[in-house]
Amino acid sequence: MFSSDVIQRLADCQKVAVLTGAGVSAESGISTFRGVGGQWDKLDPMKLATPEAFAKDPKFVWEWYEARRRQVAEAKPNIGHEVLAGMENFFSQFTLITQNVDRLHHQAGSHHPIELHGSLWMVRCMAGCGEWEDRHELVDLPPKCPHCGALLRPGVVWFGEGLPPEAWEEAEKAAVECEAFLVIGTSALVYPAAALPEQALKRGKLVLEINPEETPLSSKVGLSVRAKAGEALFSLRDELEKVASVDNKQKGGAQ
Ligand code: BV8
Ligand code: ZN
Repeated sequence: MFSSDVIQRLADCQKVAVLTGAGVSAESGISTFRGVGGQWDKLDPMKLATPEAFAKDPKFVWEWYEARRRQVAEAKPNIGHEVLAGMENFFSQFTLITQNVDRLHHQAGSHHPIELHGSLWMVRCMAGCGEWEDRHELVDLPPKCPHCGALLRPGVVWFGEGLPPEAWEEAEKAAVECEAFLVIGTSALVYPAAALPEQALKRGKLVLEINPEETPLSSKVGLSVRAKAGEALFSLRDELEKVASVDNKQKGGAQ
């Protein structure tokens, strides 16, 4: 799946950044963004995940989000999330950037996933009382703020909305400063997130893609592996650990 040259180059890196998309959570049973599964298939998320859709029919949009919250509440992190969480110990500077809003990276043990598009579990008062985490099943849809009674909205970034500035800055810095950039389970269609691997590419960094399908990035990266995230990351961890043990033996031998 990965050539020994790519494995050695990656193993020699100190600073590695990763961008994940919905494909990483697909093996946890969460349908990818463009197919939330069930009754929502007929709807276009591009039209639902917008401030306009929410203004027009907050109840309907909340029904969509609450259906996704319930799907995520049942989901568990998969081997792909776990391998990525473990990579924090393999590289001295490992930055995990995600477009996903399901918080499965947190559940798998990643210490500081950068959430570019917010989280399904966050709710925000439209009148400005603030934002907080709420995992309860929302019975009254649309939910109202317990402090001021105004409408609550999902704490996600909708199309046409800016990304959280601090998250974006941290992600962009990682894409510029990394030695290797991994792009996993994303259609690479949504901007500005999709511009991050391009930042690494134009600086000549090693960029690897893992996706069972081709994406607009596939022809530009150093290596595009046609595989599911779980199997590819499992094999990548295996290969990296083999190289690390050989390196340690050689260093140990040299002492
Ligand atoms: C902004 C949160 C400006 C909500 C999301 C024209 C009209 C209108 C807008 C635009 C336009 N052109 C460009 C834009 C900008 C727009 C954009 O990029 N649109 C694209 C689609 C054309 N971007 C924005 O609007 C952004 N904001 O630009 O604002 C601005 C700036 C300053 C101030 C004010 C305004 C905001 C974008 C964020 C939108 N919110 N999510 C919610 O979740 O409800 S984006 C949404 O799509 C999800 O977060 C998702 O993560 C993201 C990207 O999708 P993917 O993660 O890639 O998922 P997808 O389903 O597409 O693909 C899954 C992939 O996995 C596939 O490739 C598949 O092959 C692969 N896969 C499947 N199984 C596996 C697998 N891979 C590995 N293993 C497997 N097992
Ligand atoms: Zn309020």
